[in-house]
Amino acid sequence: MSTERTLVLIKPDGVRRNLTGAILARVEAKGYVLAELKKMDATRELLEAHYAEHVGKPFYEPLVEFMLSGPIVAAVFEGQRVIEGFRSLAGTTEPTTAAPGTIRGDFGRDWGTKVQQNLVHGSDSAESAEREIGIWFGN
Ligand code: DAT
Ligand code: MG
Repeated sequence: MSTERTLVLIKPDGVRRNLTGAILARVEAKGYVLAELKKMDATRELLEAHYAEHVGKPFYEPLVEFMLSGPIVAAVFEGQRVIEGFRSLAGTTEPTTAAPGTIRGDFGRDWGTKVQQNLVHGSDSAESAEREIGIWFGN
């Protein structure tokens, strides 16, 4: 299998809690290679493109509000099967029940807000990865 790229976002909760370094360190320690990195504020337009599959769902608007609540760190990681590998490191969507040992399982929990503040985003397929890298970093 050839080398893949994936988009990783440290969401505003991760940045606010000073977990950026701890999260990136786990991905690097796994052996994936950091290719791009920047800290930035999202915009509504950018998030609408990024979360196109979720537009109209009940959690979409609170999700966008959360993603606009502070800076985000965007990264591209490279490696064989990095798309699947990062999602495995991240853990399942709900941080309360994500497995211990995962980023969401170790650092996240339900904070009583509407949106699950689950620290990270990782692309879910090769097609999503290329689309999302284009959105956050340009082509
Ligand atoms: P993932 O981030 O694990 O790929 P997803 O793509 O299904 O999950 O959803 C994108 C984000 O939206 C997710 O990280 C948190 C939020 N979310 C998903 N399902 C939700 C729900 N049922 N209620 C509230 N927020 C939700
Ligand atoms: Mg997803």
